[in-house]
Parts: sequence; C-alpha cells; structure tokens
Amino acid sequence: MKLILAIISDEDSNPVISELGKEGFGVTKLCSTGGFLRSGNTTIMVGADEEKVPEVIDIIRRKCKTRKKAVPNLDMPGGAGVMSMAFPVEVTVGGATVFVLNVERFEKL
Ligand code: 2BA
Repeated sequence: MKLILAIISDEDSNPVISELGKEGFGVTKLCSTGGFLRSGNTTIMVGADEEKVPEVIDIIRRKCKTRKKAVPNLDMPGGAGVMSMAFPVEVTVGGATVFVLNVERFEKL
C-alpha cells in the first residue's frame, strides 16, 4: 500500500477529487498553504495499492492545469511591502507536487 500526497491548486481540487471518487479511490482533502506564495492550496491524501499509483497520478495530471501568475516578490527586503509590490514575479502555479510514501500498516477500525 502507498500513500499519495499531492499538493494542488484550490481551483483544481473539485475536478481531481470527483474523478478519483468516480474511479473508486478514497480521498482526504486538507487545506494547506504554500510556503512561497503564502496563499491557500489543497493537499489531497490517497491511500492506494501499489499497482494503482500510476492511475491516481494520471488522474491528478489530467485534472491539474498549470497557469502563470504574477505575484508580489515576497523575498525582497520589506516582504510584501510597497516596494516589493512594485516588482512582481511571474510564477507557474497549478500542476501538482506529488509524494508517494510507503505505508507500513493500514487498518480501518
Ligand atoms: P508554494 O510554495 O506557494 O509555491 C507556488 C509556486 O511558486 C511553485 O509551484 C513554484 O512555481 C513557485 N516557486 C516556489 N518557490 C519559488 C522560488 N523560490 N522562486 C521562484 N518561484 C518559486 P510548485 O513548485 O508547483 O509548488 C506548488 C506548491 O507545492 C507549493 O506552493 C508548496 O505548497 C508545495 N511544494 C512544492 N514543493 C514542495 C516540497 N519540496 N515540499 C513540500 N511542499 C512542496
């Protein structure tokens, strides 16, 4: 058994979760915050047999769109202050950041 942790955009979460549900996967949705943009994103947890992992990843890949977004440059001195707002940086958002973890034990009690 594997645990797939995927960090995705809030906008993509409903299509991804619906499709995973339709295909019979159990999903837990967590509200999370990206360390760079410091804005909300969604983390989903999916427990699945090892041979089903490619199917889960394929659904995530199909349903998560990448987009460009201009954001305040939070790394500049002054953080999100007036100067940093004047120099936005373009970042790619969307897609998915996926971790696949080994599950030592799985039980539903
Ligand atoms: P954030 O940390 O808010 O990052 C959002 C997007 O900003 C990133 O998309 C990337 O395109 C860009 N970005 C991040 N750090 C950057 C930097 N130092 N300079 C320029 N651009 C930067 P993704 O890489 O697709 O990551 C999306 C979200 O996935 C991240 O949101 C974070 O919540 C999570 N994530 C990404 N890599 C991770 C990791 N190694 N461990 C844990 N979470 C991760």
